[in-house]
Amino acid sequence: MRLYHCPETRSMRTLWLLRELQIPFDLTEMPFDIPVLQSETYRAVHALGRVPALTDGELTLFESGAITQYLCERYPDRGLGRPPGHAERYAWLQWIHFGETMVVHAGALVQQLHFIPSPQRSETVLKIESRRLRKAIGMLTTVLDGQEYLLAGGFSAADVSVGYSLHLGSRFVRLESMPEVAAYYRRLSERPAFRASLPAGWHRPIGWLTEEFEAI
Ligand SMILES: N[C@@H](CCC(=O)N[C@@H](CS)C(=O)NCC(=O)O)C(=O)O
Repeated sequence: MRLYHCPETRSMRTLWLLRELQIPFDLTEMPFDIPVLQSETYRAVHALGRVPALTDGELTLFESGAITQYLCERYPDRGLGRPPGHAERYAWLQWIHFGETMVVHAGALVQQLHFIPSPQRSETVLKIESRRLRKAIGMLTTVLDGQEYLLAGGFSAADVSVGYSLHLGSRFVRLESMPEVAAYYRRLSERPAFRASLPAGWHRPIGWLTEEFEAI
């Protein structure tokens, strides 16, 4: 099994999950660099040149949600999935895919702040996307009230999907105003598999991106 990964992108979900599952895998780590992702070599793996992509024997898969479902089905004994017929199956699927709903807003903010030169940035996009991100994160409050993880049955791959989005989203939304969510993020980020999936030497930048962002 081989994961194609760029640090801190959505492929961190798969990297973290592989480590939670404790299965052996090979890693191709690439810089988040368009010429690398668009190279002929990588486009032979993923025609659009995006991450993550996972190969397992003859199978090549992209889309982090699909990869999550595949891995949990392939290793059911690890308990991170909820198989068909399980009482938590549909809630599990819902949260796996909700991770993407959260990350599109954070991704739009990263694009504005890091890839678009400041004169071309849109304050409207920054405001709308940050508001929508805050609302999406806020939705977790009710679920986490009295519960440590998204599912009452305990930690699952759904927490990995949403957890990555929260990790990225916490650059733009102060979690202190949502204590249940802040505690959840802390709980997830203390997991050894999460920590091992951060780039080597990673440390939270002072003020993260939030201060720069709040100044806008
Ligand atoms: N929905 C896809 C999104 C994949 C995706 O867009 N990944 C980003 C990194 S977070 C990427 O590879 N971007 C490169 C590009 O847009 O050219 C998934 O969850 O895997």
